[in-house]
Amino acid sequence: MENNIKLSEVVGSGKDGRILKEDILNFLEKQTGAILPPSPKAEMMPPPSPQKPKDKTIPIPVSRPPVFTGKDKTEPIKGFQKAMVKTMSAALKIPHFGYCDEVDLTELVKLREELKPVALSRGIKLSFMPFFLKAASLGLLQFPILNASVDEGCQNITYKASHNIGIAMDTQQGLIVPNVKNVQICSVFEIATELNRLQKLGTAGQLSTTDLTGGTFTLSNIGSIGGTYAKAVILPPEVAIGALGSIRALPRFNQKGEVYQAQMMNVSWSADHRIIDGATMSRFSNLWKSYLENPSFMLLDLK
Ligand code: CAO
Repeated sequence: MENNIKLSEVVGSGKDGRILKEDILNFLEKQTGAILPPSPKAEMMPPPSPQKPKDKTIPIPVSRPPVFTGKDKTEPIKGFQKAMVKTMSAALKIPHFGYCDEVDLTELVKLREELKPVALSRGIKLSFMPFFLKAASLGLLQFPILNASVDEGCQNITYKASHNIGIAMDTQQGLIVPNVKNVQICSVFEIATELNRLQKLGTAGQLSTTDLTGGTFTLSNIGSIGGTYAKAVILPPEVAIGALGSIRALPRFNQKGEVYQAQMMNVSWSADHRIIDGATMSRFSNLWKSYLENPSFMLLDLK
């Protein structure tokens, strides 16, 4: 009925010539030329066995595939999607420079495990992001050109005093980038508290204009969803952005040449190559990495 199909025209392949859902889909395919998804049976993976712990690396299709209608759908681009069209079109006028590295988060993973319950006892969820933001801010203090903006014609650079670090956030309404203000004067716990607030409001679609504007540098933790590498696009008028991949247990060598299980994460920086050269990006990244690989170093420089 949905597709105005006359059942008399459909050949049934079921018992006694009964018309099955597949017959309808095949009929529709012939009519529209659309490519049908493989049968759900072939696509589904076996459910995890009760004895085996859930393996985070194997994606399991938890929700059923939507019903195939066979009809094309056109809808207007609006809301956050429309904003994305504008900012990303402007972004691609910037000559991007890319720089990637891997970071060993073994120590940080241990430290977060220790601090997580403490933060939770104060009602705050402590993820890795507050550490990534704080390390970035400590790096920006030494490389202020990465926390800057350029004017339209790229005639002047403004070095921003505040480190208002944006976080790419995946929400029901789409991609938004609220920012944590003045990370340079916040403790890791204060950043976590602010991040919790932004996440809560982001989920509810209630972020204020203040939360969504005034960013000076951005981190995009796509790794919380998945993926090893990502190439981030600068959010103008900012001049640099970092994309973080998933943290994975991988074999690495320690200083004695012994193999150990390391918690590795890839980072990909994109910078405005009109004003930032590769060496600057690399030095910043090295510093950011050293704070995260040796979280106790951060203590030395915390205010
Ligand atoms: N690798 C592995 N696990 C990660 C991870 C990573 N890179 N980042 C976060 N996690 C873990 C967290 O530690 C947390 O685990 P616990 O329950 O053990 O604490 C879990 O994943 C969920 O974290 P979270 O998403 O609630 O919190 P977060 O602070 O790490 O991230 C936010 C917040 C807003 C960055 C994230 O929710 C999000 O939206 N990510 C997507 C960003 C995105 O879409 N980027 C692309 C932009 S370009 O289109």
